[in-house]
Amino acid sequence: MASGRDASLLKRKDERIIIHFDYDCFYASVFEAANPALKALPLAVQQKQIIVTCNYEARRRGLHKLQLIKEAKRVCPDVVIVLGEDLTCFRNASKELYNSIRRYSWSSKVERLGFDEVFADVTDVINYNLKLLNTSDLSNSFFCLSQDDPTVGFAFDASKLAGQAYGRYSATPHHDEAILYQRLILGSHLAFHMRVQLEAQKGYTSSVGISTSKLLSKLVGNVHKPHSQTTLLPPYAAVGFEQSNVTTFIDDHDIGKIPNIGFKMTVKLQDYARQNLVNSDSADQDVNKTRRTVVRDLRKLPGMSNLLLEKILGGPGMPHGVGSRVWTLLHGIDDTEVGKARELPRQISIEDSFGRLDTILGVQEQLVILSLSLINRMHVDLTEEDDSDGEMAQDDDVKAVGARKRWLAHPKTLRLSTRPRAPRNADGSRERSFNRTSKSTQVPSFLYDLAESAEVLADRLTTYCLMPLFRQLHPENNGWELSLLNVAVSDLVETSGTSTGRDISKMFKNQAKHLSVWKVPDQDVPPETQLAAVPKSEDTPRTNVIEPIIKYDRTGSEDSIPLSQASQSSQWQAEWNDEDEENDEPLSSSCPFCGAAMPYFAMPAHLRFHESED
Ligand code: TTP
Ligand code: MG
Repeated sequence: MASGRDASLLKRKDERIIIHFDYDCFYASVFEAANPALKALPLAVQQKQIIVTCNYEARRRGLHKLQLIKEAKRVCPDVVIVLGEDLTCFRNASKELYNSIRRYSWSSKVERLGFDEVFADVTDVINYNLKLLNTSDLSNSFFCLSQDDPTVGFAFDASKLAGQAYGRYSATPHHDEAILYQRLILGSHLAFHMRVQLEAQKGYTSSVGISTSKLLSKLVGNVHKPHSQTTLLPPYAAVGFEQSNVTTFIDDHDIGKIPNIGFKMTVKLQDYARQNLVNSDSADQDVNKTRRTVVRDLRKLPGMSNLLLEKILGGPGMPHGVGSRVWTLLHGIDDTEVGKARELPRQISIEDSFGRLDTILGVQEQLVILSLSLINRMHVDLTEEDDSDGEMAQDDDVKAVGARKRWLAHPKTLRLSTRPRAPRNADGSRERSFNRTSKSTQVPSFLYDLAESAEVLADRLTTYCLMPLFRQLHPENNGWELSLLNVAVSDLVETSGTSTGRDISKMFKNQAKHLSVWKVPDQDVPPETQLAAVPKSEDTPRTNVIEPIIKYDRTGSEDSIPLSQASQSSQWQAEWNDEDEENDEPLSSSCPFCGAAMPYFAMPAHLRFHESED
């Protein structure tokens, strides 16, 4: 019998509907999307000496994730191997897909996990549509994707679930269960629609889970993989002696497969379970030492509770309350919120490390390369397609033909950091140094020129801004040796009259346009008559989905997304070392030709440089 406190801990709130997406064979799909001919071939993506992923065709021929290249070539000699060490294309694809998914959540609660998973909290969309359902004619329903335009959406059968299901739905459901079932049906149709759109418009398939929490939606999406979706059916709470579908579902999972129960915790929990399991089938306790330990084993151990878990897991380095958190997870309960969409990063930082970098020419060369990556990242992260049909024709950023993008925000600060190696000791050895030095300046205005090629901008940025900053950090022509260069932009200022503001005006414009169709002056037309005129088919393409207004949430960060190992280490390295920051020269003058900011004393020489260009 659960104690009062235990009962409140395990009280389930099934108010949310959350959809979890996991793109199939993600890295391989990025290459396939760029070149669809690859779909028919066994395709594998290589990082170092392993295949990090491969497409369906390769999997059909026996290849799998995290296989040695040597082994893969032996199993499938005609495998096509592409290099996946530069993560730029995956990052860009991930953002593009995320932006597509984000449009469907009115609350903007859409969160990426790594590059290839997304959680979307669609509770508000589902609750809105629940109210619209005509319970006497569920099979002819229309799913509204916009609160402002009743024509935006798709026709569907609300009497049936879309896709696959896990669990058995009760023949005699009580009221709450029936409502949850109906809401999950709506969630399953929305998920289906989103999957179809992602595939048709972007070329990506995904495996999707639909439930009431991040934990359950993520886990249930794995039940039918790939290219499928699964909804976890009610009951979510025990009914009499009948166990809930959630418990049945969670119980069969290996402890280590439960998100948020990390490796160290898993080992401790497994050890505890194995030591305390009484194997009724076998007197041989060695069987218990090696057998797979699933959630059920642990949950059902005599005396198991949040307090006992706290004792097993608690200790140095473990947060207080870990026992309660794990106890709820073992019951399939997870109240963590889906993070809010974050439109803009706090900073964009690009760096590279070097075995030996000790010449001015070498530095200049590397800075051009880093600048190019930085500019490309700025274009991906800080601009958006300008679909304003001439509305922005006077905007400086989109003057040029072909420049159909506009800035969402302008970074104001440009920073160069270097990591000098410590000088050698008398015996030739050298201390390892992790200290960085850095200098900042204003971002030159030419960098915002979307009509200019990234290559030209990278050259200019290096010559006019980064090399002068470098000279401040290392005034001597030689005698230094660097192990790292980092170039970053920060202090983002959202572009006025764009972003949120423009979205609102766009929204009002669209709203007025669409609502005008429904306005019948001075006539009393019953709503049913009006709705009959609504095209209820998914075949009618709608490009006018009104996007939710994204609030820029500065607490969430793309930087917190767990990335693959390679990119993680560079993210960590990208942490600023602000030690030298106070020593920055006052940069109080901008070049009238190129906009580069620099100290007054440097300006005459800089202007002479422009004269020599002519
Ligand atoms: P996964 O989702 O594990 O794999 P996947 O999307 O390729 O395949 P599945 O259909 O089984 O979901 O990982 C997402 C991407 O992350 C994957 O395409 C490649 C990359 N990755 C790494 O870089 N390192 C790794 O160790 C793994 C497992 C994946
Ligand atoms: Mg995946």
